[in-house]
Amino acid sequence: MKVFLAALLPVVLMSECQDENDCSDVYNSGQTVSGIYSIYPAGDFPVRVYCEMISDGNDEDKGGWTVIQRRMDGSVNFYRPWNQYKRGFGIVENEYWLGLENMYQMTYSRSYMLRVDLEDFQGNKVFAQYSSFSVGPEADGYRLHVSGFENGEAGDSLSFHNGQKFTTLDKDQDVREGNCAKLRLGAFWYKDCLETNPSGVYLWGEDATHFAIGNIWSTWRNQDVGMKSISMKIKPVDIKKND
Ligand SMILES: [Ca+2]
Repeated sequence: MKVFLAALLPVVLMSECQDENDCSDVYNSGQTVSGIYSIYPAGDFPVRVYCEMISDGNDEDKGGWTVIQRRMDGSVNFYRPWNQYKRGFGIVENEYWLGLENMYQMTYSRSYMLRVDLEDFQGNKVFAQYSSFSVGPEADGYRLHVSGFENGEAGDSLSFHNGQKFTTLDKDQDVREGNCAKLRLGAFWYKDCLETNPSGVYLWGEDATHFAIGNIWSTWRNQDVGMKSISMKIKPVDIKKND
């Protein structure tokens, strides 16, 4: 009997945690402080992620945002191959990429919105929000589906990338003759090539030495100005139905 209980207990505890597919589930379970939590985007194994439990004062902004990408201090090298972008990499306390497979697992069965927060080296903060965001399956190149732009003074640098497959230095799926990841030193849903480059080089501000290689958002600052911080975060659009 002792053996049976010891084997059963971890299974029961894990199955409770596995209900939390994203940070909105964490928020709804009563965790309302921003920080690092474990979620189960694919339902089977845990992924450590930064949950931003922000509120701008509007009801629709409350709740748990799952940060899928974050740059803030240049501490992590984002010039990496396909398998790293597929599985995710970085330091969840600082800079990281959640992983394309996790993004696909989260967004294929549930509707999400996306918010991109930007800060420049002068301390100015703006954002862009999209009412619909999803990533397709690997068999379709982890294609980006984004629409419903709402302006938070950042302008729309992402709709240009809607419908594109993901390109890394070792997997060219963009529409340009060359490889945009190699040309612009990042990895993204490049087209021919970009209006934003969140996984580009951390430039520490304005640097025009090499064209558009930085972590830029061109509709707010030009293509030579790297952001101090850029973070992309997603939240289910049906969150209010669960309240
Ligand atoms: Ca190409």
